[in-house]
Amino acid sequence: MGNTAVPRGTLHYATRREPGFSEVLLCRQGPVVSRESMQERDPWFESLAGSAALSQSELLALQEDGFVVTRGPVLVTDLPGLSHAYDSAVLQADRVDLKEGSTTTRVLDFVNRGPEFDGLYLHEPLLEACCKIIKEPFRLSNLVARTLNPGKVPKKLHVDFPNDDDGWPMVGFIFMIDSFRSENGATCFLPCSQGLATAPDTFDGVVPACGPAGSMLIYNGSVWHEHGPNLTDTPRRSVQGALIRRREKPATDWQTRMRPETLSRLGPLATYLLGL
Ligand SMILES: O=C(O)CCC(=O)C(=O)O
Repeated sequence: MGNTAVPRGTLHYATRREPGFSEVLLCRQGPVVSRESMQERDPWFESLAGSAALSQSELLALQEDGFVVTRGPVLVTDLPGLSHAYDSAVLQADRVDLKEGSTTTRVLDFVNRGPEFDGLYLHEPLLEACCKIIKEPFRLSNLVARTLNPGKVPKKLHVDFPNDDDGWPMVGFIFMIDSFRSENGATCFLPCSQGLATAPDTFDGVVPACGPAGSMLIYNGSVWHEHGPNLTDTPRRSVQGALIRRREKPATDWQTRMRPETLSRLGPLATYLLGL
């Protein structure tokens, strides 16, 4: 390529490095550029950003409405096993990992509760969504079981993370162990409400995100949402997670939580997302 293709003043020579090498030495014609102004390259992010696992319409729904329900990573034939694994993991969990809320019961750290859950946070459409929404390298912040108890009604809409000057800080996902339906409290979203600074004080205009068991709901963490009313007499079970900017501290300290048996089966992408 001749110099004419390079904007004047930006011609530079970088020392050749392996992808992801943290320090890039820049020599350039024109004004000096500080190291701080350089974005570190992240080969995982670059490769995930090239994915096209979400359809155009799914991507549009996520970017405009703020949420989308898509296929999950688990084969239909494996769903009964996953459902069983969920119940036994919840039953066996240490009490300190159990959080009993007014409407839902949560169990922390589903990274370390069995191989059945390993694929949930590695799902390609989810990671593509993170690239497109967070727009910079990201990490897994938490992975929890969340059961909406029967007969419970929601209180008010909330956001998980407000947006800031850098954009959208979080992508959330909800893997449906049970089908999500209006009557069992499917998560409700106020479409296009990401960035809305004040809390809507009613549920007017919300849309339930419904799907068969095994679906994955992906959403922008800055969109207003809440579970719906569970009008049935059965719990509505899910595994939920959040991915945040890589430069931020995860809610769960994966280093200290990591069990040897989990670590032994994790691949490089999981290790990267957990920051191990
Ligand atoms: O379980 C649900 O449907 C709601 C989840 C939720 O509000 C959240 O994860 O922030």
